[in-house]
Amino acid sequence: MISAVAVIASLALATPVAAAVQSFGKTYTVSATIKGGKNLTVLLVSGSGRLLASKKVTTTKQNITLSSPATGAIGGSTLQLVSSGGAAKGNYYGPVVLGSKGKSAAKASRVYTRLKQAASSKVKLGTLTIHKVSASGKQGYASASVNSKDADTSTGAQVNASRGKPLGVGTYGKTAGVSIRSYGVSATAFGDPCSPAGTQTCDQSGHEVGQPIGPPNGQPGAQQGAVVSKDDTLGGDLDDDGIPNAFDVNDDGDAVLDSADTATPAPKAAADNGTTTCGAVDFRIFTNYKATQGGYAGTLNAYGVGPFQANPTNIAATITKTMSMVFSPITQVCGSSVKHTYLKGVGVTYAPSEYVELTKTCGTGDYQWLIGAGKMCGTDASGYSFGSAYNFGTTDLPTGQDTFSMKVETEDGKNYEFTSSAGFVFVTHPMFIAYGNDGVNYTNIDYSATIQSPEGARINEPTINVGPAQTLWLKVYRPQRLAIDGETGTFYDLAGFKFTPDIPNGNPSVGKCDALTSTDLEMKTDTPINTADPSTMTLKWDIGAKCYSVPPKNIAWAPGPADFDIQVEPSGPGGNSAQKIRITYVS
Ligand SMILES: [Ca+2]
Ligand SMILES: [Ca+2]
Ligand SMILES: [Ca+2]
Repeated sequence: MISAVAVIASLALATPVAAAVQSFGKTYTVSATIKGGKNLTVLLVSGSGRLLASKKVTTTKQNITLSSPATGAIGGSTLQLVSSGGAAKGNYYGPVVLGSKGKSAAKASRVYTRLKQAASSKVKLGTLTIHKVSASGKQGYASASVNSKDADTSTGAQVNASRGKPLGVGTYGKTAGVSIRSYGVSATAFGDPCSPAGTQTCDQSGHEVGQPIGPPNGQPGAQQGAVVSKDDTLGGDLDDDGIPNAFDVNDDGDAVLDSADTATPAPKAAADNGTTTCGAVDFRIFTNYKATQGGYAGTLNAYGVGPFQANPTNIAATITKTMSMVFSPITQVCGSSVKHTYLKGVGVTYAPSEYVELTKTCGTGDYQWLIGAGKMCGTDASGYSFGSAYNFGTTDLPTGQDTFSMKVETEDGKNYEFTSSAGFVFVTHPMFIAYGNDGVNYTNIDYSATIQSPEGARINEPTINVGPAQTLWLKVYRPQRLAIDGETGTFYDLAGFKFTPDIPNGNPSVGKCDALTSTDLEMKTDTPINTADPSTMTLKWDIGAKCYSVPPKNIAWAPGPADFDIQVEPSGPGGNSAQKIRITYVS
């Protein structure tokens, strides 16, 4: 043992770069024959969420070879099967099961989906057979016919299964169970190869030492380059149900979906650059969906009436017109600045299927894609094309399972790919239905008295008066998402979200008034709508006392009418939906 270390050390001294590249910069190929996987795309995803390779399956029986770039972290990688679009839109066929524990694969309660760090540079998986799981045929998984010798069979890498099927398959990970492990593996884990050797975090033999400290959970502003627990990255599988966090709608497998789960970290991925293991980067995808026209025109809710009642046709039209999908920029990987950024959909019908360069971030600091217009940032001169204009129909609405890949090229000539999905997509807006000044007596909004306008059906907005010391009480329907494959019903009220007045066009503007954020504590888990008895949120807005004439803005509220957004955001990572209402300040 000692002599082996000595040999490595002396090699490192002789040719430090070559030695480092030797231990890190290994490329891998993974080959297999896929049976029954037509219209799926196979992704090779690293244990920390880097997309290492992908291949589209176009025939019912196809040989594929996936070739990775140089990496020191093949250990933990999984093969994921996602939609290639077309007839397979929205399909997610989970992980490839590389082997199982025990004698009978068909009875296994633990399966192996991850490659081991000591995997052969030429992994041969033989025949992979696709198993359909959900009645719709939209979900399933694949398994190898024989246990692969390259599978990681250690306890920490095992996946909970039922009769050989990873537990998360069939519900996009919604229901899972309890984590097998919770030990502190990190993106740059203890014992991982590292460089330069002989530093505070990297011992003389070039292995990580010490327990890296992760950032607090759920902090969207957490610095790029931070070290995070591998379980918390896009490639991690916190609840060991076989569905990596990037595709799991409920990372930790409790009763609360990611969108409502404040304990779910913002999605991160980590990479190594072939010579060094590196910290994590943010890669978030979410949707913005706002009704900002006068007279509530364009506001949709499953509990609405007449033209305000959400249905597939008006949802499709409204998404086409107003939805933006937002991607967080990756500015730096492995200490090198990003020079070029590219984005594509993986089998997403409304997105480019080949990489398109994103030439700049928008004024908001991220990439805001106006999906229907096929433009980034704006439809005016400030924007640029991403894909082409797209008209959504009733059968091809965006889903939370739609998968995207971002590729970045860094100053040091390396390139990296990352992949993820949005998890959920807003299809309706919050809709306020009554208001008052005492929390007892309410005036109802009559959405049935519609008038036609160039913006579509609207109503004459009521004059909502509020004095400086008065509290405005609002009753609001929650926004909804569509049921996902395997759920019953059509619309689900989104539970556990945060409701905040946003005052970008106030009198004067004070922006978002975080002091009045109320979190929905009544509805804890997304719930099928109940049209017989719609549930509402009650918002209590002390605008005069909490948003104006107080720090941090210290701006006086001026009398007169102004526009407010009822903004609804997930408690977990990303996105918002909003309805604009007019409020009149009377002194
Ligand atoms: Ca999972
Ligand atoms: Ca997730
Ligand atoms: Ca959860």
